Amino acid sequence: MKYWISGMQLAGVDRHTSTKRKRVDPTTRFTRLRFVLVCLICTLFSSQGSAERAAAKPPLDGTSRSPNIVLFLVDDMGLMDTSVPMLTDEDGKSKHHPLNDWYRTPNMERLAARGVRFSNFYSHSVCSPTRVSIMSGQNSARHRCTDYIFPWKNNRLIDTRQYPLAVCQQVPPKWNWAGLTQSDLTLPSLLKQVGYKTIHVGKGHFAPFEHTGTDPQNLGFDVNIAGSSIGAPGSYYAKNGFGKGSKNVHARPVPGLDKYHGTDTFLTEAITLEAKAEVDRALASEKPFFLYMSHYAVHSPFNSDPRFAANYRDKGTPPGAQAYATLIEGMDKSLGDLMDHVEAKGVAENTLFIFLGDNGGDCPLAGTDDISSSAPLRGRKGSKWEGGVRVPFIAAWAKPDPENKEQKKLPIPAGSIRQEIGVCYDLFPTIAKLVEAPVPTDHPVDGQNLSQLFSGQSDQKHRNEFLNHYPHPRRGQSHFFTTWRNGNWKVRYEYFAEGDDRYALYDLARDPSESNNLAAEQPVKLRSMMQQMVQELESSDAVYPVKDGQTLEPLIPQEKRS
Ligand SMILES: [Ca+2]
Repeated sequence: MKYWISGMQLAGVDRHTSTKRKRVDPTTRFTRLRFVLVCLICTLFSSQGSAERAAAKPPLDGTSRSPNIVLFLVDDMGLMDTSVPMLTDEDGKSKHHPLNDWYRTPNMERLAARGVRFSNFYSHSVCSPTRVSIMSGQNSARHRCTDYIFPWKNNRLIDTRQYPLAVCQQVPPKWNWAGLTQSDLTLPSLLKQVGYKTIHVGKGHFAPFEHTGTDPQNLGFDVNIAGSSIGAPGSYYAKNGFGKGSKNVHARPVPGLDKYHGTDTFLTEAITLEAKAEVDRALASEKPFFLYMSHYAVHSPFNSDPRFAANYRDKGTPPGAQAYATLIEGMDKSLGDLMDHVEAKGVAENTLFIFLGDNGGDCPLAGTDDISSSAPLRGRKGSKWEGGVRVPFIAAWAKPDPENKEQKKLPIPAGSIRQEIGVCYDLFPTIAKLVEAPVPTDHPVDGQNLSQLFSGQSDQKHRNEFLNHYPHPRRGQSHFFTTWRNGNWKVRYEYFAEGDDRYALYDLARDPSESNNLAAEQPVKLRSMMQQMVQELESSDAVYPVKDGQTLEPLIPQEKRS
């Protein structure tokens, strides 16, 4: 389908010299018991300060409280699944592609016009790794939750036609299936320490059932609406009880929304109504709020949202792609409703929206390794290609006001776009810094504070790097791989490939669709990139696949003799 294929080029990204980060010794890898003790001590010594800080807050007047934060996370939304152009031309200006004409996201356009976009923003390639990274500030190689969490048994024990047991047993034995637990340091637990009301609405997927992390209230959230271990809704339709009675092992009933059952309320709308009510409660309590608005949309099942179906009919696209577009537009309406709500409540100037997807897009088109659903990028959700990991990203104050006290601390130029690399685990240090929440020194953080980039200034210390470690089986051509991006370059290593086939090297400035593997042509660059990747993995204390009882660590190619 030619419509979905674009030959347009991704503009170049300034390549920065990599400055190695100062890391906490990996042997001090986050210990949960220690964190509990730190929390207890912090609570004892900070409760008085927090109380004073809360008491010092003036009554709600919309202009002089700590910033409210809406972290608006969309499941399975790629960077091309929007009418907002996220890619740039050679001059760094945003550039339209055909997919931008297909999708309708007027409220994302409104948000983007008020703030900053990133053309090179990454999440991990599937759900749970990104969610744990947002909560922890750590790369998936470090927290070891490297795959989606199958909620009922360890992914190593799955035995299906797609994922046979013999293949799943090659997954690292010590990968973190358990995800987050009650004693882990999380972003909302940090925010609570400085007086925030922390609200979870929508999809959790932080941990399996019968583990503490199944309930977001055990992870630092004061409130949980509709979140549990499930990674997909049984149904988006309230008429179907949002999947009540579903036997699908991947898509189960959404909990906690019984009052909507039997009505015409679409799931996206139901959780938006709930979120607005929780915002009202937080404002009444005179606490600043952190709303983690985690949409089930646009994850499968691709149920058409009847409110928007007419916008996509008769366009010559498959029904699944039409339904996917309605899920996108419904999510966009939710964004607009929340923006309008904080404005109606008089707190828009003090409310920062951070919008992103949790992995690459998953529009059901063509093959997972083609240039189609994320064109001009290759691949889709879960894949080793850019389409598996590039996501939309916008940060904006809901109502720009240069005179607002909070906005003076973090001014964001309207309608701006950055080409530096941002990553989902950057949000933890960025938000912690914004609200002046101290991070315990024994908690390693891989992310970087993005606030200088948000403010429209280049940051010489910023590292344009991203590590995606995926020692798991997956659909299409993507199995047991690690990718490392530094500047314009991307290297990929595949653990079960043979000889030189293990390696792929791409110059994304010249070849955004990853069509020209330069591994054989540029052995020096390949070796350098592999050395960096291995260093990153080792410093994160990463775990690796196993074969016949042997651990498969990545191999750096030998130096070629001329
Ligand atoms: Ca996802």
